[in-house]
Amino acid sequence: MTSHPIRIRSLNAVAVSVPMKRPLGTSAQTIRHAPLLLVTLETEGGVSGQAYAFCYLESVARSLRVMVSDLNEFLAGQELAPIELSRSIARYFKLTGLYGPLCMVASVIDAAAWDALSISAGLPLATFLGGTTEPIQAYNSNGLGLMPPERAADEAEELVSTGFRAVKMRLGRPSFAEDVAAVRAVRKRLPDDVSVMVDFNQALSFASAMEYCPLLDDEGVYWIEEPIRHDDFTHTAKIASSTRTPIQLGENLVGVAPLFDALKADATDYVMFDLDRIGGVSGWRLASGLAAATGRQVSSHLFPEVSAHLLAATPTKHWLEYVDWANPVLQEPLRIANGMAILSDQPGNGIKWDTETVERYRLV
Ligand code: SMN
Ligand code: MG
Repeated sequence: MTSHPIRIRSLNAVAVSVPMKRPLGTSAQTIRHAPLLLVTLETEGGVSGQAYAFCYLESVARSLRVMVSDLNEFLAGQELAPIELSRSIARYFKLTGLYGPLCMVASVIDAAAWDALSISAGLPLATFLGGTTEPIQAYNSNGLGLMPPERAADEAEELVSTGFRAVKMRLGRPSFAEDVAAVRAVRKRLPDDVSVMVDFNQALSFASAMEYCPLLDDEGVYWIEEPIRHDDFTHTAKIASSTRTPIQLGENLVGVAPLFDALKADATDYVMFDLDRIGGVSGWRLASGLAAATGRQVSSHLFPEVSAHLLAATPTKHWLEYVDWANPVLQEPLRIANGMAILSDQPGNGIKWDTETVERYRLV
């Protein structure tokens, strides 16, 4: 039997801004709309792969659309081989450097390429990568931004009302006393066996983190995420060793090299990968090897649709971060039942655009 290489025919991207049901107030910024870049990679055989980037700002989504259209010229005709494509894209961006939004472009194209490949193989992405389609435990991350304690408790109750067994709240209010009041209100309202993760989004100084993080040890918190600048591994390691509650970081790691540095520095107890910063599906696979070698449990950041498949194929899988922000533009949003993500047994990653809503939310 001969097999012919699958080749890329075209790459296409649409920028949209999708209203979110609950605004997300973090210590850095409040997000009310999800600016997404929807990428479609078509092969010469007519199979198409889909993936999206979460762009944080509408201006970033718009600029990345232009970039994908330029990359279309460069990648059309190339073989659908993600490792080779990564090499080509790295060469294309050699002089700019492959950081920030450029890394998002490279990663989302990689994710679309793996979607097309697994569809061509007739397998769900999880199975194609060697995992099963067993349900994946998820925490509800759709809200619980910086808000007063009683409102946070009300929202936490709503977030678990559909069967979730874990939620994440944002911290980093003007005073730590306000953060503790919010954690206590949420903790008091939720059953003891529901986990509460907290996320500072890098709000603290090293000195405050050394003071505050150990104080969270008796507040029933499951993990403390990004207490200080995400790339200050030396100081995060000191915080981790003076705090009993596990430290979590990783959403800001661009590519696998900084993950290696964080692990060498013993900066964190748990790690989380962001599909569009870690290097797409290809980057995630490399990163999950490092996590397995160092015994770190792996959670995901955003992109629950693709991340659920990736966690299924991650030896040390931990938690899926569930956000529903892309749901309005998807034909079949990721299903959640009793706090577990249910992978579809259709080939690929399960993403298909709802063309009508894409038009409604399209950015020009
Ligand atoms: C986050 C997610 C999306 C936008 C801003 C912040 C957050 C998380 O750090 O971990 O969910
Ligand atoms: Mg975070």
